[in-house]
Amino acid sequence: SDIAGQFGSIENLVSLTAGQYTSGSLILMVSYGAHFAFILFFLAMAWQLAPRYRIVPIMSAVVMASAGLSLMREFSLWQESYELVGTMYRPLAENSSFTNAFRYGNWTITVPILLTQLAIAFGLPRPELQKRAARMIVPAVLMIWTGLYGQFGETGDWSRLNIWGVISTVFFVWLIVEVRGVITRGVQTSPAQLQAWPKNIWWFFLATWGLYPIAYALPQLGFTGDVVVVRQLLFSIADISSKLIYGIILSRYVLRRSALEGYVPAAEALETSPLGSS
Ligand code: RET
Repeated sequence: SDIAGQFGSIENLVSLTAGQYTSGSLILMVSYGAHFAFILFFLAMAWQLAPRYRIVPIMSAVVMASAGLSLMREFSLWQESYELVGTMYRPLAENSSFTNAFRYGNWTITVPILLTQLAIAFGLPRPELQKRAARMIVPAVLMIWTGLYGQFGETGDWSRLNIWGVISTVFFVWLIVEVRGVITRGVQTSPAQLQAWPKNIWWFFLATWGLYPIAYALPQLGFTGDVVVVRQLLFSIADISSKLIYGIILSRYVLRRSALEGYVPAAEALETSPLGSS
């Protein structure tokens, strides 16, 4: 077919109903709105923590800003990519306008931060922290770039999509092994009361990061408006859980860890001290 061999995104190949078009706008808008709003949450969170853990929510704030900007760009791209013809939203420029490739570019920034954040939250000592972070970042970046290259096959070059998808999955499995190692260290370094946290984070990591390859493979179900919208929805659920909810979980973990390690936030220390006003 004409489609095979052309590079682009399936978004540029199918007309959408008003409902599908609006759903896509809504999904992207809610995603970037959530990311931007939580910048403030994470910055406020940093004040509550022992100094060594403050960087954990600050890294989440950086991820929120970076992903928020990228998703805002996807939103405007979505809005620029269709025109209303009769009752349908028709893609304007076949195979060139909308692209999910910006997402992959953005992951190159956010994914190394998310992984390093985990090792910092678990309080790994400096030389080990750097070594383990590097060992996670290498397969992660290779996973993203091979996937970025492969996703251009989604408009019908299934061998490109699947071969690079498999290669990317090999790097994902390597990454999973490295993350498992960090989780095991997390169990060892956690205070007794918090030892369930790294194990739960592990399952959360697998469930949320595992959504991305599903979204990658989805165009093979067909070029329909429903597939387009469901895929944007999957990407959004994955984004909000792997960055935003993950950030909240890590922040709460280091908040508890700070307290168990004897840290008292400044404002609270003042309230309870004999020198304080109350
Ligand atoms: C790709 C290509 C197909 C195979 C696999 C993939 C995995 C992607 C993942 C992405 C995670 C992204 C995150 C972004 C946060 O900002 C590249 C889709 C396995 C796991 C967490």
